[in-house]
Amino acid sequence: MSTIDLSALQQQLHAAGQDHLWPHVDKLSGAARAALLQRLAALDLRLVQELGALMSLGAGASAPTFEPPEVFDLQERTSQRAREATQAGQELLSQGKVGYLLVAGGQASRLGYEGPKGCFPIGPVTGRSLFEIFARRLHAVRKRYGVQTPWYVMTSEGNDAHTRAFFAQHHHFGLPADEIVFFSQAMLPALDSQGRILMASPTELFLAPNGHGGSLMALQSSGALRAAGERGVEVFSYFQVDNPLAPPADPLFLGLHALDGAQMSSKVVKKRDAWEKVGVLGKVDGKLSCIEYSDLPEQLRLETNEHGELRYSAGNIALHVIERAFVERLVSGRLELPWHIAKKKIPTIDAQGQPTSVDGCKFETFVFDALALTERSTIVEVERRHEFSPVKNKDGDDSPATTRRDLCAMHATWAAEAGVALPPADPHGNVQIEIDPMYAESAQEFAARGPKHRMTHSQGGHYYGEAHP
Ligand code: UD2
Repeated sequence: MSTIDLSALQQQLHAAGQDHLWPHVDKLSGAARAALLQRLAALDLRLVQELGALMSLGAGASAPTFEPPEVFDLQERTSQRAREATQAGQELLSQGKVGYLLVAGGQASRLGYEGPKGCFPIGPVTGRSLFEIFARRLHAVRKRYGVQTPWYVMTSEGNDAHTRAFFAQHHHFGLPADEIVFFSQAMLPALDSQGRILMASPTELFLAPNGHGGSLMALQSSGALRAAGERGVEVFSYFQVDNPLAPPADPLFLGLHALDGAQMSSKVVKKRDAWEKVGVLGKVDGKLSCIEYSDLPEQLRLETNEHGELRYSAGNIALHVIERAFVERLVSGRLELPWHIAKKKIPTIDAQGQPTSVDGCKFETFVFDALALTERSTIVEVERRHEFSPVKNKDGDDSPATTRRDLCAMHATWAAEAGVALPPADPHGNVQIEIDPMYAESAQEFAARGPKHRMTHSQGGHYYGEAHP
């Protein structure tokens, strides 16, 4: 721990309008005092002041214009361009130019799961964790293309140690440990309505991860970005920990991005309905953006086109291809992603140190805001049932039950197409079947391998895989 110049720190806090913090320091002694001082010394007070100022600004008066984006849609998948792109993507993959970027720094508060979301057991038959399913997808990539699959896993302070321990406990799921790079995103304090930093307890500041946009800066500050360049990674395949259907190495997507000379590209699905909680890609005042579900005005949500379909339907499923050089360009100066302010009740302490809660704000940047900084960007429509079923909530939509249902439904289709007998449906009408990504990743692959390695699980579900789970 470095020595801290106390009077300089006190002066800096004063200048930043954060005098109220000092009495909390003065109540402490020993290690707790030293730890709080370290925290305070590490704060970017200039940024905190800027964020405080943002809170007092209202939304801009001018109403922006929205336009749907251009999308490479499902019908184009059989085109000559799709064939060329698939080939280009396969080349990128087999040359080992793809790095895999997983964002897993969120707090999983809606799921109400203690521990990192990636540890959540989601495999419908095997109970495999989200992390293990992704690891097995990367194994499949290694095998198919004969390459290494450097995996950049972003954590945050609250789940970093637990995440690393989980990987270590599972022997990195058989992947070489030195190909998995953990890095942690930065944390930011929550502020009260006067822009004052809130305490979480008498000894700690209230800190929260700075949003998935923080992945870009954290790649750089951790050294992972430079190391990725040194090992020949040219593009990052970006995916979120909550979606076990995410295919991390899609040649068509990678290839379309490459042929278009794009800096950052995105996959979308057609929104289920006007109210689905996904962001929508579109052009805001001519610039590509993702409009958050909470920010899309009702009139635009409901607007339909001449075919009676939702006009703003390009649902962002948070699968991106991002050029390494683009990340380098963005982080070479001050990263100019806009701040999103979430107004929340923040649990804190009062001046007497007693627990209370106040109206406050948390601050995040979003990775998709980098789309506005691209010169070129490709948007590819994919089928929801193949690529998107996130685990967000404890129950209802986007919950473990719906994700397991969707995994089973996809695998049941593959099995049925291959003429393989399915297990009987459970009382909810779901057929319990799970296919290991190392065994087959598509209906065609499954058909080619056939039902050779079936195991019937104790609960009657069917599992097809290389090894017994
Ligand atoms: C996100 C998108 C939404 C849509 C949807 C698709 C945002 C703000 N909205 O909704 O437009 O694309 O996902 O699933 O992203 N994460 C971090 N660090 C953070 C915050 C989040 O790593 O500081 C990760 C988190 O672990 C998760 C992902 O980012 O994997 C998405 O975060 P979320 O669950 O807060 O986003 P959500 O569901 O509001």
